[in-house]
Amino acid sequence: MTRDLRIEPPPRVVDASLLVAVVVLIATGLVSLVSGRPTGAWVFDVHAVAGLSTVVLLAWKLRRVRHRVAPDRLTVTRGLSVLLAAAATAALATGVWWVLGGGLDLGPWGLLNLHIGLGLAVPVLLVVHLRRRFSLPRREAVEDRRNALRYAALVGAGALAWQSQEATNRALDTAGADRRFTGSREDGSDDGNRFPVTSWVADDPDPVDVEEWTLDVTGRAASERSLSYADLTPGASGEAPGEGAPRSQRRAVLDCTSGWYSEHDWEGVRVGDLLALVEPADGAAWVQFRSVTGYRFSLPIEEAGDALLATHVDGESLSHGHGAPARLVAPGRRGFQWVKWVGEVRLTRRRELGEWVAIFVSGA
Ligand SMILES: Nc1nc2c(c(=O)[nH]1)N[C@H]1C(S)=C(S)[C@@H](COP(=O)(O)O)O[C@H]1N2
Ligand SMILES: [Mo]
Repeated sequence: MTRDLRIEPPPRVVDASLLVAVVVLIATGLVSLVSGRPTGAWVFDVHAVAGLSTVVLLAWKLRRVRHRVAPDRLTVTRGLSVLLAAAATAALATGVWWVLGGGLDLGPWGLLNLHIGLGLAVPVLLVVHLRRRFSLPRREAVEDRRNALRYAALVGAGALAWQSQEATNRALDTAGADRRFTGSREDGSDDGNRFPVTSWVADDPDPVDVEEWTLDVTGRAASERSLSYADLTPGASGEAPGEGAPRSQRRAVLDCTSGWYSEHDWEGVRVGDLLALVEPADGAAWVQFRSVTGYRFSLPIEEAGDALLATHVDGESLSHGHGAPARLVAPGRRGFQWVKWVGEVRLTRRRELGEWVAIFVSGA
């Protein structure tokens, strides 16, 4: 083949493209973890197409450099490069494997968690790799008009491969066939408490005693309120409604970033009705849901009003593992934001940034 017809760009252009691809993959990968609404589906599509195009880029790169890896020529720099190649290859492979219905049992973790872990390792190793080896492509190489065609072909092939995944899954009848746009697979919908219990890292409290438990509505409001379980479930405990807030129902999908989703009829108290009891002050812009474990997450006040503090799922009282006495049901948000064992609802002016840390370390 003559150079003119080759799809493969010059080496440094391939390298620069890989860098761009990693940036795109990390950005879309991270954003995908907080995307739970269909309007955000494009983030997953971009991630997939970029990943599939990267398979080709990486193959070119590895074919070019493989001769450098010989036992007698191994240096620390090369060792790190080999590690980077392995992590990048494994990140791509686990992503494809997940889409095609693969699974792995790694204790509390699964294949998708492994994919995320490998993906996050790539930029770390890449920074070290680039510090030692980075060189910009020559200007003529970048400005070469053929590059535009090459990229169109590359991304087009990635998009085609992504397009065909549904047909491939159906033809092979894999577990990947029934995925949500987030990539999650269905588990235990409409069957009460019989869906996976997922606690993040170390959150594993003792069962909460409903006789002692209170739900405190605090913060920037005209007054504060402390509600008992009976206040939240007047019908269930035979008391007349009126003291607490009215009961509400909502159908919503719990979609965990570890790769499963479950759709249920949740029942409890609308957060908007709860907030009405304390009359939020003018400056209140966020509502923070705080678990008895220290785990916490905030929603903008308008969105929070429409969320539910659920005590029941499909007509059953929530089990301890699912967050009894009350857990947040935040439609359109990913599972890790659905705080379990909520003990306090706090009105704040600003979002607390520490909650992003608490999500990883609470319970430890
Ligand atoms: N307090 C607390 N809430 C939590 C978690 C946690 O570890 N602690 N895990 C979150 C995650 S990652 C998910 S996916 C859902 C899982 O809810 P489930 O265990 O009822 O399925 O709860 C969320 N709420
Ligand atoms: Mo999760």
